[in-house]
Amino acid sequence: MATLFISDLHLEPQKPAIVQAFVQFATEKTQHIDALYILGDFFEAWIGDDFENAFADALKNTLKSISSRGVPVFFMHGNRDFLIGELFAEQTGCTLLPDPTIIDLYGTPTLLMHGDTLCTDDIAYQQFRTMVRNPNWQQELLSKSIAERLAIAQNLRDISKEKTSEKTAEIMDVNPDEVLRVMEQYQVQRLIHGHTHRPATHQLIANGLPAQRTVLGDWGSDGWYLKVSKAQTDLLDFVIA
Ligand code: LP5
Ligand code: MN
Repeated sequence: MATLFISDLHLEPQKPAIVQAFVQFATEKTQHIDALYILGDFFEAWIGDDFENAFADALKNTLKSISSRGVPVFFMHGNRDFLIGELFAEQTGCTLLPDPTIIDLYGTPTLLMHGDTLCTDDIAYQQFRTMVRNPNWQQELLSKSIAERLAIAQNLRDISKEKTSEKTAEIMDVNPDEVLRVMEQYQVQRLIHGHTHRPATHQLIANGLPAQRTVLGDWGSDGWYLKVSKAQTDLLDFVIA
């Protein structure tokens, strides 16, 4: 048995091949597993659980099809789908996880994060994050009409595209000192996160001991997942047509 980790699928109706790849992943790869962890940015954008359409319904049903087989499905927010709430969790059978969360992964305490909070050199983003994660800001946004929220989300995407095109790759990667700081704060030798779209496993020294940071990949021309069992860890990719 194994535990699977995915993140950064950025699912949206405009990318049906990726949606289809996830549906196939759900059917083929989650049959005999201990758990599925979704570490953020499952959706390209989420404007509130009260926004319903055929696309959202289909993906909720796909998640429900996994959880209703008795497979625990855990969902951590990303910077695109931080408005996923308890209604979504109820409808899909997913359990929402705070960022960060420590799990016992076959005997190894493992820290799970989306990864955006590790990018501490991206000061403009961190300020933006503080604003949008404020419950009062979220309440105010959620009280707006769907049409208004769609327009705001589009506006934020446009601003983000412009800003990220002006930032260096280093600024948008994790800060190595922050990685060490959180691994020391939580006393872990293993960290799994997404967000940066730089799939890799990094060996490092944390708490004075060998440690490992695995970065999940985003889904595009390839899909990525991390498969961990008691004996083995594999960061795997597959071609998306
Ligand atoms: O997402 P990505 O990869 O492009 O870039 C991220 C950071 N950007 C973001 C912003 C999201 O893309 C916006 C999408 C939100 C969709 C859901 C919204 C639902 C809420 C609204 C509807 C109810 O996360 C980017 C990082 C990059 O990762 C790498 O880490 O650099 O950060 C930015 O681009 C932020 C800018 O630097 C600062 C933006 C200031 C914007 C202020 C606008 C205020 C307008 C408020 C309107 C209500
Ligand atoms: Mn992200």
